[in-house]
Amino acid sequence: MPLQLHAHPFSSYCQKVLVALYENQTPFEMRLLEGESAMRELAALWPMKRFPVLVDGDRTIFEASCIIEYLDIHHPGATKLVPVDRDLALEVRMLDRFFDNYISTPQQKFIFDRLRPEAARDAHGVAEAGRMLDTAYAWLDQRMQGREWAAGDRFSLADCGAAPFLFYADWTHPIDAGFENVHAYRQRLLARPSFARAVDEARPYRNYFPGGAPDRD
Ligand SMILES: N[C@@H](CCC(=O)N[C@@H](CS)C(=O)NCC(=O)O)C(=O)O
Repeated sequence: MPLQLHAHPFSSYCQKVLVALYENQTPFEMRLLEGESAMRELAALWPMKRFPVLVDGDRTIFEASCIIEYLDIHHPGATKLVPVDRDLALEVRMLDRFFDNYISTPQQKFIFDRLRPEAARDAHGVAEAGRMLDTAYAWLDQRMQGREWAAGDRFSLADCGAAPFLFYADWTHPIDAGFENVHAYRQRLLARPSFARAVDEARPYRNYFPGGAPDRD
């Protein structure tokens, strides 16, 4: 039975896993999360109803980082996404947490707020999220000075998440033009064939972006 990925092409966390699958040309079946029956199937697998979820035979794996770790162990390919060296792997995981907690989480705060009824909006929380993103962009700009990829000198798990999270973060709360290293890194990620493919596959859904997607990228 092929790997099954319950996912949506426009979702950043799904793109994180799609990048890993495309890096290694790993065959899989996409279980597109559109419509009620697809969502019911997801809820039966994972009651939290967060996606992506990977099914491999009788195993169900959730959380994008864990799915990529699982692929790296059980369906490896030419791109080693988690280094064998434990200390380097720690650095990769640390950067993966950075992109998840300090880029994606505050970016999603903006998006969820736009989806709330006007009266339930949280201006204070959104302002805090904006400050967190600005601090994260500044830290990342220094981090990326002289670097090609986020951790070590190879493309890794950390870059799989960085690609969609920086992509959408710049749409949501633009990265200051002065952070040239972050912009250059975002462009490098956009040029990576695995992520370029994920971005292209998500194009038909750009009207889903709350507040409207910018006409670029
Ligand atoms: N911690 C999860 C987060 C996944 C996540 O938030 N996915 C979004 C789509 S990008 C989702 O499930 N949204 C549906 C919802 O919030 O109900 C992971 O790393 O996989």
